[in-house]
Amino acid sequence: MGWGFRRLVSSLVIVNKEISQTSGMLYPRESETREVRSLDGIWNFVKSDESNPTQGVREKWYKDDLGKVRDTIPMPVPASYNDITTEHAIRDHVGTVWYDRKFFVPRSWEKDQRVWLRFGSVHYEAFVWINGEMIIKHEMGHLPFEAEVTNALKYGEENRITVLCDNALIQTTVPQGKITEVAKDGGVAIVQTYSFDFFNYAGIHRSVHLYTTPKTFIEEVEVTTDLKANNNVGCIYYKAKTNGTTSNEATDEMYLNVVLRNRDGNIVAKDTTKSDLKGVIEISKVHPWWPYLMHPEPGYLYQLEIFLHTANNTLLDVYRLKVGVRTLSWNNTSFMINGRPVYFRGFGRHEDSDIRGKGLDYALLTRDFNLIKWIGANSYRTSHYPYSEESMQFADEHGIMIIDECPSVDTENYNQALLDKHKSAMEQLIHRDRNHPSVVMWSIANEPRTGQFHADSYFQFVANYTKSLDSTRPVTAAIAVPHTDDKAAKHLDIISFNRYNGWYSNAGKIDMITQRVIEEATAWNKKHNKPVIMSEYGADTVEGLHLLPSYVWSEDYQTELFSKHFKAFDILRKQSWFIGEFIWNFADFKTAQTVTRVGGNKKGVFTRSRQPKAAAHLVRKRYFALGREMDQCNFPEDLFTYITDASSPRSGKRDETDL
Ligand code: BDP
Repeated sequence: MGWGFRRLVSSLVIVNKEISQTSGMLYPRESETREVRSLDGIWNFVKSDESNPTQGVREKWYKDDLGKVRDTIPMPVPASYNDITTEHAIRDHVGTVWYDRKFFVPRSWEKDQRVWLRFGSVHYEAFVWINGEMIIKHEMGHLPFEAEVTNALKYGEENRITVLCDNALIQTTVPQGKITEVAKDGGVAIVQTYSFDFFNYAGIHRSVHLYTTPKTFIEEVEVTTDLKANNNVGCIYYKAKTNGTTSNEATDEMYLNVVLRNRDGNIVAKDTTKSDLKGVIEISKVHPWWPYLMHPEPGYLYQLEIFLHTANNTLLDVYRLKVGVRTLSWNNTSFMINGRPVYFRGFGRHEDSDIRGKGLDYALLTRDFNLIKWIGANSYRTSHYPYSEESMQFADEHGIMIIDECPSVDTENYNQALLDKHKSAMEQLIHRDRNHPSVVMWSIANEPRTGQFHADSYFQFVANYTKSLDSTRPVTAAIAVPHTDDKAAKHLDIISFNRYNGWYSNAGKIDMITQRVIEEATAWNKKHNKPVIMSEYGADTVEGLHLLPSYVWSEDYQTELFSKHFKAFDILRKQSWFIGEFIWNFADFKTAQTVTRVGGNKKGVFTRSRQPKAAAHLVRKRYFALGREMDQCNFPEDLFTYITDASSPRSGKRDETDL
């Protein structure tokens, strides 16, 4: 714990070790047998002295109210703590901070059930105490963790929860960073550096829940799906795991009753298992899960209701899970959903916004999905870490395909401890997201230094481990090392590459883009004979800056740079192996302070407050045109701006010739 405790472990030989597996962690949902309470709200907060990050642990601050040992300030949960106050010292803090709050649990929760405490995510490392008792420790931001707290709680009385959160990134954390001591006026500063550009927001980023389960309960559910008979018949393969035994029933005699409801709530299928707690449900006239604009009814979800019974038919537990029925397949030249080729048109994104940083915010989430649909995108990559579970649910509902990325960014200095944590990140991510129909690909890293010697075996281990956990989805990574130096792409199913033609190379040279994009994509394909995606391209753009002829940082330049890429993509699309284009970035986002960023990274098509830049209208026309060309989607009424009746001879008719 604390950067002082996490030492750099470097080794010359990296081996493939066993990784501990996640258990439980179903998203907390109320049911006939379960209650859920939120601990979100205002907590008390105090930061440690940067030069003494473990003081609070040594002095046992968790044994009493934080307010008794230090002056606390109010801090919202969920939110990053960085931008809430007006102080440099909190925004730029390195090391540990403390949170606590009081809460009650009802007396009724004391009997015949278990109580669980679940965090959606704390960045980067968390230690949790209840009433002074250590409950759980978790390392890795952006991923949930939970623990049973049945015996730690006082029922019908006040309880205290204390959280220690450490944001320090070192060479063995995922992602990596470095901590140094630098002289400052009147002393020494602890300085955190990292090579990625997004701000290292920290704190309790997602919701905190208490929830109950029966003593014997459904601990895990896993579903996979299939389609048969020309997509007319769907299959849901499900299996559940239970935890606990009833006093008079042996575990192996429990069974499940499973009911499947359609979108209207009508029962369409039922099944009963044996004590193996698994089975398959067949759905005739199935509604497959389709991506947005690929079908008139995208994001179709069924509800799987799972009833756990004892052998003598006593109902023990009920859990409900949304299920989308779809197939994925891929080969050397294409990626298909439900047997139809997919062309990805989307974005790299960030969980980022003013004030709340990386904190979950339903208003922002809803606005973002409205914008994604407005612009006609069908996908995004969760660059560069797992996004909230709530956002994954939105993606399922709206039919937005997700390339689901783990928190490994700019991976370098390969070492054993890093590999173990990287594999654990993939394991936790797959465990969390495996049931989401929206997740169509795993991304194991962004811009790893894959030219380095150890990169070959390192990424072989990570990619093979990922495939061993889930063989139903392809594995990719966003690579920026030139194909001539890269040692990792051969271990991937689909190759994604990031490149900033016209920006980081040949800035301002609008005529040095199209051919270079075509050549690089073709070279990746030639070398590996695999489908290729351009996973990042873009230009920083200051909203409101217009310059003619176009000039770097202007809205005009972003628009022209996109257009030059579109031309390359259209030539590449004729080769079926080029399967997607992802703009960097959906919206402007905050970065660490550097002289190359004015108020953050400005490559957004939308501003940080989620308003369109000029290029957004161009992207919208392209993304809908692609949807029309490939999947015959309808155009929105307001896609075209009336200019003159000469430009629309067949008045009222809107088709691709209007573009
Ligand atoms: C790419 C990184 C991305 C950065 C982007 C940029 O993958 O995280 O934000 O560069 O500099 O290399 O805008």
